[in-house]
Amino acid sequence: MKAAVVSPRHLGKVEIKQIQLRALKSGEALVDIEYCGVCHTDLHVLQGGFGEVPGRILGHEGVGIIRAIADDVNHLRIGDRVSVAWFYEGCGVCEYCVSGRETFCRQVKNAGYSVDGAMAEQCIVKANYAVKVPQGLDPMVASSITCAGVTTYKAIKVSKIQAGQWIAIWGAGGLGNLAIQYARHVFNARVISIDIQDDKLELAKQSGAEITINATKHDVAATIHNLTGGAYAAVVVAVAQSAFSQAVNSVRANGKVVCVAVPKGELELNIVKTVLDGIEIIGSLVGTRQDLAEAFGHALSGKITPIVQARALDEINDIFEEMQQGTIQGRMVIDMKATKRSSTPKVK
Ligand code: 8ID
Ligand code: ZN
Repeated sequence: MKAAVVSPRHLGKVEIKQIQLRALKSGEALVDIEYCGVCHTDLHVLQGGFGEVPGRILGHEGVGIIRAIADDVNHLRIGDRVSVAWFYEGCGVCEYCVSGRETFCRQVKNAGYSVDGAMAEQCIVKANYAVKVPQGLDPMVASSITCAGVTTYKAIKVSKIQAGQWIAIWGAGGLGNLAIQYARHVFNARVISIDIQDDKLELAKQSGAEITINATKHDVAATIHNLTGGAYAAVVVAVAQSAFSQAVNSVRANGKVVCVAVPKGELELNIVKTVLDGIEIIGSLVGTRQDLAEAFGHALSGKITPIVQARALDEINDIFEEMQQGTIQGRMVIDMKATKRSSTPKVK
């Protein structure tokens, strides 16, 4: 089967390779991948941001149909549609796994990073960790929820924002536009969107942002304080170090700053403001299986509409180039059936 593999020869490039998958082991299922979204985390992995992983199959926004299951798997059937998420497997017994914090399991495996992922025609999953995609949810839309959706849904949960309160969201890309939609349409918050590109901010308005700020043209913290008195919470999904300190400076006393993006570098913050205003800084990592099921549910109900465009697997290096140039609107999703050039982009 064809797969997008981290090149062992050229750092930062993907090779499309033919791979022979091994036989299924106990507790596993084989999935025919239909769609896999391309997340900025894939680019970090490709560039060795979390340590180099040559030969690894990328992809953690996968959705597909179960083709085969191990004999001891009872709760999934051949033909079921499931997701392949970054949270691929936890140990199941540690303090994190048994207390609703399974993504922080110290033995965790992550699809497309520590184990092979879903940017391939087929993927082996752990049946107990493959969250079912609800019937009626478009699989291409579901792919975007599998990382971008659940991560932002969870981050907004973590922010503890209340209905009617202002939440400021840095970044209006693949994660950002969904963060805005979850904040506005699920949590009923009022949204301020900050980006460095006007086309992203236009999309942010359509997604539900009331205030949009271009960080290259305005003093973000001053603008937010003038217009709202300070945000109650901030969520940072912008791949930029500067966004984190802006977020700290933009929240009101007792505000929460939820850190989601993972650019290289240190988190710089104003210590005096952090202490005197009692600011909370919290990291948030994807979401649990239950979070993902809830995130799917909100998409199924029509509250959340990911902006997705279908591409072919062979275009993967072009997609990463576009991601670095910042020219992508929403999410690029690999359609495993599409072939290069013959595919007309399908936009939803
Ligand atoms: O579980 C997690 N914590 C998790 C899950 C998934 C993704 C974390 N992430 C991380 C990714 O690894 C990445 O670091 O979230 C970050 C955003 O991922 P993405 O949304 O998939 O990236 P994108 O589609 O390229 O969007 C990035 C946006 O940031 C804006 C860009 O214009 C774009 O809209 N941006 C940049 I670059 N610099 C900015 C700045 N200084 C900025 N927006 C505001 N201020
Ligand atoms: Zn991701």
